Amino acid sequence: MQRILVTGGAGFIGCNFVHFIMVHTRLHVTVLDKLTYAGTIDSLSGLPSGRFEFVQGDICDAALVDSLTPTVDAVVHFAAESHNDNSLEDPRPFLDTNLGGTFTLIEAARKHGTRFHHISTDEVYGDLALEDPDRFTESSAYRPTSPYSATKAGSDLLVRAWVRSFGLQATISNCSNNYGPYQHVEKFIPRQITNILDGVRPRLYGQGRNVRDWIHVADHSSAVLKILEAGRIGETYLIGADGERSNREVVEMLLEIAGKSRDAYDLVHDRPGHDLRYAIDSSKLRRELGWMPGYRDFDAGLSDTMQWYRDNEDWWRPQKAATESKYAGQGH
Ligand code: NAD
Ligand code: TDX
Repeated sequence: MQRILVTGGAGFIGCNFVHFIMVHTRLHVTVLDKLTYAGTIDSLSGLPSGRFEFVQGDICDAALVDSLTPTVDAVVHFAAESHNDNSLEDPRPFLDTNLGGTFTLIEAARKHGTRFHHISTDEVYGDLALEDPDRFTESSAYRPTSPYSATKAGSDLLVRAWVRSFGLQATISNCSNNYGPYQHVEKFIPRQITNILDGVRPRLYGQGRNVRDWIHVADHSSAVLKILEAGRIGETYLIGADGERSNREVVEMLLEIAGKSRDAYDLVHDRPGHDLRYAIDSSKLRRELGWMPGYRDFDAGLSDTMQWYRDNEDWWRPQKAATESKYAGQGH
């Protein structure tokens, strides 16, 4: 494998993956990204021009996708509408990009016989009870609950059907909640970090009891590279780093890191249909491919992430006011 196409490479996880690939492999990367509100070319600055190329475009543009696919050995598909709260306001772009865009990409991959890796989420499995030892595995039932997770579930099922019906050379990974640099300020951790930096109290939905299973984005990247190199075609791999924390615990940790009182947060209007808990059992990936997460200390990871937002205000500041005014309209 020499050349890969990375869709959504100007977004949070995609850009971290591209930076990771530049350091850890000799692959040539073409990024295809529409640059929606969630993507910025600034996240890809400083990459070696000889090994990197950027194409601004839509994954739903069949002619463009069909022209790019035969130029690469594999497609790694990150592009998506990714924010649950947005999907509750306006589901349409989620259907277009997450379903229509994935369909366009797998049609081109099957036509050209191109290896395909589909990036997905643990949210396709719905949620778990709060006090429950259960975790999601590759055989958990699909039970998505939000417009976002329903379209991601649909995109996974399209990929699975294309493997079975057309012999598409595809793998799928479903990862838990990512944190780290370059994450849009609409998402939970960057929103609270940038609020704290602005002297604004963090805002917890409901009672703050919902649990997410956090993984550093660099560990997501290393897992995807492993699957791309050694994953078995047609298989699904769950990616997680045993990082379960309630939202309240995360906010308390962030306040403590910033030297503030641990209870200096507000409880706000809950998200409709708010999933209670996600938790990933990633033993298949660890057993079959020998993958292990590198970031074991969540406190240190959060601290590094807060420092990144302190050091990169130019990157996040342009999005902050518009994001907060959207949240104000939703009662969050
Ligand atoms: P993001 O919203 O930060 O980035 C999405 C990127 O896709 C942006 O650069 C955007 O411009 C681009 N994009 C959107 N629509 C497009 C289109 N029609 N054509 C081309 N480009 C388009 O998202 P993220 O958090 O980096 O998530 C990336 C992927 O990982 C998604 O598939 C998401 O479902 C999945 N995922 C995310 C998480 C998480 O915690 N953020 C966890 C598990 C899985
Ligand atoms: O201000 C907030 N306060 C709050 O309590 C925000 C923005 C969120 N929350 C809560 C809602 C969730 O329980 O924090 C948790 C995390 O929220 P998000 O960052 O919106 O993430 P989530 O809905 O869990 O989905 C994320 O993980 C799975 C990504 O956005 C998805 O793309 C991914 O598939």
